[in-house]
Amino acid sequence: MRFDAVTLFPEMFGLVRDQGVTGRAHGQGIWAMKVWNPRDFTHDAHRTVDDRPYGGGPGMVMLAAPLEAAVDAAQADRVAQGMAQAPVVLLSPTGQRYGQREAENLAATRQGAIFICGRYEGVDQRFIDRRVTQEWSLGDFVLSGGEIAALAMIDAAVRLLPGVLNDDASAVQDSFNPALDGLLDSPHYTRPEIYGGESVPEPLLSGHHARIARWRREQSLRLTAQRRPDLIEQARAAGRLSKEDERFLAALQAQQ
Ligand code: 4HQ
Repeated sequence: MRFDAVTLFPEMFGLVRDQGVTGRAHGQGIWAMKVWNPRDFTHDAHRTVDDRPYGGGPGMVMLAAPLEAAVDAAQADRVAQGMAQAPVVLLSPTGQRYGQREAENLAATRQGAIFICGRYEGVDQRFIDRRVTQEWSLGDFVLSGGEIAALAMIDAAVRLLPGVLNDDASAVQDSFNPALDGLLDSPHYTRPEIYGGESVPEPLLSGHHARIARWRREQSLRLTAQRRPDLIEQARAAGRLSKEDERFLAALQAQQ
């Protein structure tokens, strides 16, 4: 799997490329990353990448030409490596919301993507019309650039690739993973058994796998009902809640 990023701040991509589980997987050749600085695709002495918006208004707009040249270089490099061209994804708060489903789709395609990380007020619309195939958003907030959004999306996809996590089960246990039926993950505990006067919940010490599984399921249901009732509704509508789950939720309701 290969990712490309078109960015004025290529050093930012070292965070995911070189650190932690994604860094180790990169070192093992499970995935690759190439960065392309639009400044390297300018032709003027000042290496200009932005200019004032037509029609006025605050801030600057990224020039179409250096972005387009950077994307074309990334695509040509892929083709030279015997790969197909990749989708060109613009990070934008007006894009399609990225979630676990999108991370799974991205990890499953194996062709990766070319991420366009804008700065300033945005990028010239004609570049979007000519080269961008998808627009994705990390969430309903405004970042100062697309880099952190792209890094989050790459991280979420790479950790789903086979061989990236130490423990094959740990991706399965995450909140939002289908294995948890779209419920939030239950709390985790490790040594010592008593910390700050608080003991580890008894079921986790019992060694009874069925009891542990039931306790975790109930914690997931309790937390999800409390913080994300929308996810309970979704799981119910998809038929992912058992009779036992429904009995537990009804008992919770009665307690409130
Ligand atoms: N941006 N999800 C880049 C975002 C954003 C988001 C604002 C994109 C600034 C220049 N990107 N522009 N939310 O807030 O992806």
